[in-house]
Amino acid sequence: MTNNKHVLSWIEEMKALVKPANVVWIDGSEEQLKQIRAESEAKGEMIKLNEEKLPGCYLHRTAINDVARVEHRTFICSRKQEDAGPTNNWMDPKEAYEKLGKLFDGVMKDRTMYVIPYCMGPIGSPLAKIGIELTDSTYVVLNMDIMTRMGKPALDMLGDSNDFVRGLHSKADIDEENRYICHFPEDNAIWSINSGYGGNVLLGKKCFALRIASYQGKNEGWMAEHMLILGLENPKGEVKYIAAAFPSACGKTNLAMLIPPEVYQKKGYKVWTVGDDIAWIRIGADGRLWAINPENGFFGVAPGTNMKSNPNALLSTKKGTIFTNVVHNLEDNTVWWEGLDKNPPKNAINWKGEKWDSASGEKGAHPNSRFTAPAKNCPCISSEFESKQGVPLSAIVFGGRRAKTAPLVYQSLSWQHGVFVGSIMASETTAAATGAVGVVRRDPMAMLPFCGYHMGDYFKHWLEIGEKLGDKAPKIFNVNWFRTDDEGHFIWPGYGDNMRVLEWIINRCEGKADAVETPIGYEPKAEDINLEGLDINLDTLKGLLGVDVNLWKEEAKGIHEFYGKFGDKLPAALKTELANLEKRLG
Ligand code: GTP
Ligand code: SPV
Ligand code: MN
Repeated sequence: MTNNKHVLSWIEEMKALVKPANVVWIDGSEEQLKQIRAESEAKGEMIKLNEEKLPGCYLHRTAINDVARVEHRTFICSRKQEDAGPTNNWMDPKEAYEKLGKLFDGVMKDRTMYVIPYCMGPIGSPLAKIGIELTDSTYVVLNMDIMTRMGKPALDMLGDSNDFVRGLHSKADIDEENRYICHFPEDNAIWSINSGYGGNVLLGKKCFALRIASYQGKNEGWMAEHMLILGLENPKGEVKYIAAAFPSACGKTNLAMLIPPEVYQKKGYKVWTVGDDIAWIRIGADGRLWAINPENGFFGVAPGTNMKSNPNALLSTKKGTIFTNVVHNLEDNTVWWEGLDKNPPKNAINWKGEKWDSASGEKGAHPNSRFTAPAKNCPCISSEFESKQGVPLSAIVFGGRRAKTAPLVYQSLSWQHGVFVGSIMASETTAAATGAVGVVRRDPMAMLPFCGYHMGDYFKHWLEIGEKLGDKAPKIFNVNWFRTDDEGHFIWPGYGDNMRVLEWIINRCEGKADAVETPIGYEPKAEDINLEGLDINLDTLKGLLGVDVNLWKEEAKGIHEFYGKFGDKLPAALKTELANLEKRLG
C-alpha cells in the first residue's frame, strides 16, 4: 500500500517485537471491512444486531475490568520528567520502552496484526494529521473505521513523509496489573497494552488527537482541545461558531447536537454539529481562530440518551453503529440502556453478559457504556464538517459540573482573564474514567487527563495565542448546567434550553447584549435570558446567576493551592488574575 520507508521500517521493527502470525493492511475498502466484521462476529467479539431495526449495527462487551479510561495507568514519557509536569504520570521513556517491550514481546504470535493508516481531520486539510495504529483487535479496526478517515487515502496523504504518529496496541491478556497507556511525545509514538476499551485503545482519539497533538500544537503554534464545535444559525441564516470544553461526561455531545426550544425553532434558530469531543484550532490567514473536528464519528455516552434529551445523537446510532457495554435486548435483538425509555426489556443480557432482570435494581448498561456512530448519520451535521480550513470561532466556552459555586453563565473580562477562568475549572468526576465518581477536582480547560506536556507551559501557550489574536480573539465564557437545589435536583432544565444561554453568549460577541460586572466576570442581566416557555421564574434565574462571595473566597484558596503545584511554570499573568479576583471579592 505504500513505499514510505519510514512507515515500512517502523512496521518491520514492531513486527520483530510482537511477532504476529499474520499482518493485514487495512485499506478501508467496504469489501475488506465486511470480512473483518464477519471474523469479529465469528469470534464472538461482535454481536450482529437486528438488521431491519439497526442495519449494520453491532454490540460489543469489554472485559468487566476494562470499562473506562485508566488515568492512573496513563503516562507521558517525555525525556525530562519536568516536561510532563505535575498533573501527568511520568515514566522515563527508556524504562517505558523496556517495561512495555517485555509485555509486547511475542504478544501477537497467535494473532493477526492489523495495520491501520488513518487521518485525523478531513483528508487534504492543512490542519489534518496522519497516524498509523498497529493492533490485534478487530474491534479497534471497526471503531477506527467510524472514528477516523481510515485506509489508503491516509497513506496517500502521508506520501514519503516521516510525520505520522506511531501507535502500537495489543489487548494482550486484558491484565489490569499490566495495563499501560504510554505516550512518547518526542518520538510521535503511543504504546497501549492490556486494554480493549475506547479511550485506551482507539489511539487516534484521546492519545493522539489530544495528548500528542497538544504537544505538537505547542511546538507548532496551534491548539488541540477537548472541545465540541457547534454552529448556531440565526433567523437571518447567519451561522456563528462556538467551541466548548467540558470534562468527560459533562455534556459536550448533548450541547453539540442541541435542538432549540420551540420558541426559538419558530423564529428559525438552528444548531449544526461540527464536532462533539475534540477541536484542532489555529490562527487563520485573516487573524481569527479557526477550528476543525479531527474525528469522523461520535464515541458518545449511551445512558441518558433518548428522543427527548438528544434525538440527534440517538438518530445517529440507527445504522452502522457499534454499541459497547449496553443491554442486549433479546426480545428483538436490539439494545437498551438506562434512560433510553421507561420499558427495560424483559428478556435481556446486561453489560457483563449475564441474564438481567431490571427489577433487580442493578443497572443493565454500564454507566460509561458508549455508542460509536458515524458523523454522517447525524441529522444536524454541519455543512462545514468536511471543510478543510474549518470554521471561525466567535466564542470559547468552559464548563463543568458544579453543584454550587459556578453560576449558570459568566463572561471573562478579557482573553487573559478567560485563560484564568479556564485554568481554574473544576468539575465532579464521572464514570468516563475509573475511580470515584462525584468528587470535585480541578480540571483546567477539561484537559487535566489529556494535556501531553507541562500544564504551566500549556497555560503560557494559551496566553501567547491570545497575544497573537489581539482584538480578533473570540470571547471566553464559563457555563454550569449542573447547579442543584437543597435536595440535590438540577435547577436549570439544561439540554435544548441551554440555547437560551448560547443566545446571550452570541449576543455578547456581537455587542448586542448588556451585562453586569460581578467579582468573577460579566453576567447577563436576568431579564436578558429568554425564559419564554419555561417554568422557571426570574427569581430562580437570579439564584442560578448568583455569585456567593464566601464560596468564591474559599474557591480562591483552593486555586492558590492548585496553582502552587506549577511552581515557576505558572505564568505571572495568571497570578495577577488570581490577585485581581481576590481584590474584587474584597
Ligand atoms: P464524553 O463523551 O465523555 O466526553 O462526554 P460528553 O461531555 O460528550 O457528555 P454527554 O453529552 O454525553 O453527557 C454526559 C451526561 O451529562 C449524560 O448523562 C447527559 O444526559 C448529561 N447532560 C448533558 N447535558 C446536560 C444538561 O444540560 N443538563 C443536565 N442536567 N445533564 C446533562
Ligand atoms: C472521554 O472520556 O472524554 C471520552 C471517552 O470521550 S474516551 O474515548 O474513552 O476518552
Ligand atoms: Mn470526551
